[in-house]
Amino acid sequence: MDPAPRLYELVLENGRSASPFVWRVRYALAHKGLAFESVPLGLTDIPTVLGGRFRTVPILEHGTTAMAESWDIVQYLDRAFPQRPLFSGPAELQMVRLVDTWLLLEVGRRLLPLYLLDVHDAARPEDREYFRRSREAYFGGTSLEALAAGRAAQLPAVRAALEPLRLQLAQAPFLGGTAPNFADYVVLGLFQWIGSVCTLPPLAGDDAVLRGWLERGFALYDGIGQDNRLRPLFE
Ligand SMILES: N[C@@H](CCC(=O)N[C@@H](CS)C(=O)NCC(=O)O)C(=O)O
Repeated sequence: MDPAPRLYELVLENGRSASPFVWRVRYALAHKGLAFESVPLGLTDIPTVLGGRFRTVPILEHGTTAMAESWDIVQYLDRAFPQRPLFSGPAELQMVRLVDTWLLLEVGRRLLPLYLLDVHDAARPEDREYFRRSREAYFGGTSLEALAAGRAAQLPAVRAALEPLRLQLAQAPFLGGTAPNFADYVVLGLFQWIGSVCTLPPLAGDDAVLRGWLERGFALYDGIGQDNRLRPLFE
């Protein structure tokens, strides 16, 4: 029998796993009740493992199989471990992919520049130079400081972009309905990332719907997302 899957994660200086893409896989493993071995990496470690085959985390290794890309990983998990499926079928998978695309384009892209400096400052010291260089290059040479400058003024647009979530979560405790599904895990992963680094809370103090859902989501699976290293998400 194959050993437990091994999950290569990205960790901050404080040891906390922070990647939103890793977090969705952590939730998926917990949903299926699967134990796993964690391999904590810094950003600059990724090319040094598994023969440099992968450029991003999460990476899942299971027996002789290894893969990156969170969507490939979760579909593999459903094939290799059919118990407690993550998707009831191809239609649900496609709908959750749409949620993921919406989240990335409408929310992630707005949040990313505002919090890159916080990620830099929370990263392992040996990863910071690479992080700054790669992210500033991505933003056309703009410094992380310039990207974060005046960021409080950008938060109303981020909060407005989250309105579809509020409308949906006012009707049911989870995006999956009465129980969480992978759509919840995708969005919870984003907030695990932000909450791991943010020095400015992204959400308004009176956002009761998102507060309730985040509390429920972080409490899942024996408190998978609860951690006293998390920073306040609500002002
Ligand atoms: N599409 C990938 C995205 C993964 C990704 O972007 N991971 C980031 C961490 S959040 C990473 O490993 N970056 C490596 C680097 O920047 O060198 C997935 O879904 O797994």
